[in-house]
Amino acid sequence: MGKILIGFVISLFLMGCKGGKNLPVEEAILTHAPDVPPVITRTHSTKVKVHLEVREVEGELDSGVKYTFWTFGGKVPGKFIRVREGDTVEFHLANHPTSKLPHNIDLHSVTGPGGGATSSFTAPGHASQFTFKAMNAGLYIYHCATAPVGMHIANGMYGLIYVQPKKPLPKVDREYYVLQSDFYTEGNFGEKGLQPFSMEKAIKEDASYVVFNGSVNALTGDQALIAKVGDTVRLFVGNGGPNLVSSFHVIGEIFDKVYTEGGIHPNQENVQTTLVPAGGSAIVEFKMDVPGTFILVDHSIFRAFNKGALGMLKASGEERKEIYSGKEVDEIYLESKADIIREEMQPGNEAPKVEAPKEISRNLGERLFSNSCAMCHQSKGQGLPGAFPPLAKSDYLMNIAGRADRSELVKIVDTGLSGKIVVNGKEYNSVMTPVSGLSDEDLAAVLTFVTNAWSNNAKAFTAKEIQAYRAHLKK
Ligand code: HEC
Ligand SMILES: [Cu+2]
Repeated sequence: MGKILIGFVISLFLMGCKGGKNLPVEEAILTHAPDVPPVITRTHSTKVKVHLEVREVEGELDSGVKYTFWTFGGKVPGKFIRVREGDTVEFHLANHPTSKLPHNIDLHSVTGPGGGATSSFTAPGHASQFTFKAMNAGLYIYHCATAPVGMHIANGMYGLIYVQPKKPLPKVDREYYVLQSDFYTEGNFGEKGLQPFSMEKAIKEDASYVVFNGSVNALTGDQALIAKVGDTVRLFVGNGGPNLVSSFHVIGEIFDKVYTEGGIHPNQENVQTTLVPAGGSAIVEFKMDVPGTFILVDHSIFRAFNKGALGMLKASGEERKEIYSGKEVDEIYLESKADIIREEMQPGNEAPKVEAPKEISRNLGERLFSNSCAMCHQSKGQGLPGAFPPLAKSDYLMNIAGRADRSELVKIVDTGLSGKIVVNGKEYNSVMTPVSGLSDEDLAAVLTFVTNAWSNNAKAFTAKEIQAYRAHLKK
């Protein structure tokens, strides 16, 4: 990554004098996610100093959701450390004077008791030093191990250290740092304000948030990872936990190679989803063959769409239609879903009651509703908080149903609805895809049903009314 090469080459080469021997000492370059320090090009081992500072800072877990993070380096996840196999690492852990608690560090790359934990126990306003030999190449998690350990980790105290093998992994065009972790707040997902840590939820492993790189939108929109078609991409993936195992997946990509569990051998090719254990890692590589937005998820999928475990990789470049065509055909497969439903209703011998048009509509309408709307708006029209607005007692729906011109409802069903809307005082910002295959009669029935069920009440819709709206909307 050019940006890093230019931005972070502040590596100082000092000539230290220790034990009578002249040992070249190098200051390690540390980076915030999603950046990764540049490849180490030297071909010999040396002494590397790492300076890492613990800070307790208030930040955002989601927009409007504040959290007091305990960090290695000022942000979650902790800074990425890169050293070379065989290096002697002189580790300096500082704890900022504004911290309220002592902290330490357990690096999984350390061979020695506690991975450095006891030697690095540091009170606020102090700094500690210890030294270890990076004997085993690989990608390792580091974390705080001060009691209560779970709480220190849950508050954001983890990061990655990569001990680059003597024979480096093959050169790639882009390397990125992606770390998944879970958070436990008193409030539910999305509840605004400063959220205290919930020990109870943490013990139950009932995560309020599951995120990449420390917050809900750390890897989306303008902050998405970027690449160009033709690039080879390597992701250094970590899982800080404290509890959940990640089923790491990139939608629309196949990992050409996976270095399972952060070891240095690519032990599998063509992998869709790789497990990243809590307190563990994986290295994945793939080539960008087509442009587009590729979504990083924990494929325990409610975490992705309801708890934040979603990131983006945007690839720019020329379309390659021979690899991926885009949508080629969008046509009607069966004339009308309603015809099928109506056929099913026939043998049910009770022909719909003929007296009131509302009754007829309700009978067919109810079937059509359960077939075409209930999977989103739910069986009793009650909706799903945060995802699907209610139709039962919906002020939005009933407002339109009470107008002289009710064409907007036809438009919603025929062409869909997206963007911000407010229903019964709650905001929704989602997408309803068009519902196809409804004849004028069918749509009259389903709209009559939804505007008259669950103590809603409105004038019945007729096929003629729908036909007129449709003719008008076509213009
Ligand atoms: C795939 C899921 C899905 C299906 C199927 C679906 N809707 Fe929706 N509907 C939504 C979403 C999501 C919204 C909110 C869109 C937004 O946020 O802009 C919505 C909004 C609405 C609204 C306006 C808001 C409200 O609650 O009053 C109406 C009316 C509505 N849908 C009616 C229907 C009807 C009738 C059907 C069946 C014929 C249907 N929808 C099928 C997802 C769906
Ligand atoms: Cu700590």
